[in-house]
Amino acid sequence: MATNRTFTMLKPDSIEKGYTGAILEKINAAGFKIVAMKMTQMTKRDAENFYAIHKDRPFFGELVEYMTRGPIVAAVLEKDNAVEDFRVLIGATNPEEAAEGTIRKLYAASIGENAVHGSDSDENAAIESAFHFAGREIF
Ligand code: IDP
Ligand code: MG
Repeated sequence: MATNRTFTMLKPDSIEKGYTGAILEKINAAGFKIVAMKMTQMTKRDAENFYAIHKDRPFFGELVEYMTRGPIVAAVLEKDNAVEDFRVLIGATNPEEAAEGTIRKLYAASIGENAVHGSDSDENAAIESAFHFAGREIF
């Protein structure tokens, strides 16, 4: 069943470089409503669990190190066709391949440090939102 919500994180590089406001502005301008949002820092265990699907990839250690090195902003976003439209807004995983005007093209440094996360399916959007906002009355 398609839903109208997705989950995002502004990753540590976005916060470090002061891009938080600019990225949230782009998200709002694209028609997404912020349903829940918090700044938090993931523990090693959090990052290992969140990215468990990638645990056998060669970059897993680097990914966990990156995602835990400083605060992130986690948010639940609402819009028609949210998951798909947000993936379009953020652009390809590798910023060198991301379309002009996308968040990763504008703000990401590399395939590893790529500024933002966006859920890849409705099912994962629900899982990832629950991971960061369990117990909140947003579902
Ligand atoms: P996605 O974030 O566009 O969905 P995934 O393939 O799910 O991309 O990878 C999750 C995250 O792992 C990426 O956003 C990026 O931070 C990191 N990553 C992916 N591929 C590489 C790589 O080849 N080298 C280093 N880090 C990577
Ligand atoms: Mg992914």
